[in-house]
Amino acid sequence: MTTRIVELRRGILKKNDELAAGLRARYAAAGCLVLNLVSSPGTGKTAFLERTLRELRARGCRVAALVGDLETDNDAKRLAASGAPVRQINTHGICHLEAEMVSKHLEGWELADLDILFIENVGNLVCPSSYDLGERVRVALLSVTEGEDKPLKYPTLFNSADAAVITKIDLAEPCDFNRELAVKNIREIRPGIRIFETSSKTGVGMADWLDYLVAQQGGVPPNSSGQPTGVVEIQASSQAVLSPEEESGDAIAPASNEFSVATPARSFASPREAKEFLIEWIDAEARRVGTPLSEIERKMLYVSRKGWTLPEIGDVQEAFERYHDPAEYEEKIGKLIRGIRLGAHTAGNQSEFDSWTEAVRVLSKQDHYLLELIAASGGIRKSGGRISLWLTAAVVCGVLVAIALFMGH
Ligand SMILES: Nc1nc2c(ncn2[C@@H]2O[C@H](COP(=O)(O)OP(=O)(O)OP(=O)(O)O)[C@@H](O)[C@H]2O)c(=O)[nH]1
Ligand SMILES: [Mg+2]
Repeated sequence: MTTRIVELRRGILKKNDELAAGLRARYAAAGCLVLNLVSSPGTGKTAFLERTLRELRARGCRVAALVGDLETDNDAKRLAASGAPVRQINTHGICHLEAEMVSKHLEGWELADLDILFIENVGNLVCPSSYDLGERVRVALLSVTEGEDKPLKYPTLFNSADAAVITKIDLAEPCDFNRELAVKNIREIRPGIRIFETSSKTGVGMADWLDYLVAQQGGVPPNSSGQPTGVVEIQASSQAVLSPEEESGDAIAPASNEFSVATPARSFASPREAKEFLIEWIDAEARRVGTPLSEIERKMLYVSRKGWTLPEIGDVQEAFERYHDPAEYEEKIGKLIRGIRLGAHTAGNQSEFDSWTEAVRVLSKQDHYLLELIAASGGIRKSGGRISLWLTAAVVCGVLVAIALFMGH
């Protein structure tokens, strides 16, 4: 009996994965960044999205949202007040969204007309983790009222997330929230993950989050056709949820067709922060181009001879040496880094460029394998099995020259 249930589950997940892969390809072809927001009920997903949608629209970004709940269209109504197209998915008892539901509720929307699509999952810390929706970025949210240990108790969600958001930071003090402990717990489960600390009430931390979205969007400028028209509705009940502007027939057009945000380059408090930033970017690029990094491939980017690295790096290297071809790996990473450079060039986004350069500069104070990979991708030397040589050879040289060559400075 148990075997049969497991087999059924596997079958369902396999079907979901296939549909999700199709969705992922559609999103990528349309140049639409898709995020899947997951947390327990009441963490503040809708409040966070309300603010995100509003602020992105004010920047001229074309955004839309799908929101999942067992019942009611409350969240869709709240989100539609931002003026963005919104659809509610009612799962009627199912504790997560599935790729098929998403696919069905996207019907009639022109994805190429959207820069970013947000999917708010059903409030649940367990079920949504197993269901890929084809998203490029999975966001795990944790509010200060839930307790710092949730990442340890629900590791699957945090381990599969690309970014984490600590919400309701305005309540941190009355809740005796231990920020350092929460961050430590999240990173224990998912090393190197980007963490945002935000308050949807006060707006704290939102600027960083929006900059992150812009970077993840790949700097692809939106096309000029504006928001999709006539698509603001609730699919599950076929009932439209119009924003106030749309109800009055007075919908606000995006402020501009440019998705260019004058953001300053990031600064990095430590080589570790710089390293996490660079790895996250490479990891995101890998997913963007459809060649996601395996856990070992991603963790190998943390190898260091002198400087911060992962506690389990010895095991990672051992597994890598056993199952991977270093030359192929380095070629793959080099290609991704070149893609990042090209993307930033194409988008003309100087602040992204500068953030990358600054991260490399900060990291170069120490001795990291990642610097060698970056140098190799910039044409300093040919990639191909550097790891074994690197791990036994002398200190990395010419890193600063590499930075200059890499960024064309
Ligand atoms: N003080 C404070 N309250 C917040 C913040 N964000 C959300 N809330 C409150 O938290 C409660 C739940 O917020 P929602 O946005 O509905 O949470 P949710 O995660 O979307 O909930 P479900 O969709 O039911 O899973 C509401 O009463 C919000 O007003 C915040 O940043 N600060
Ligand atoms: Mg909600």
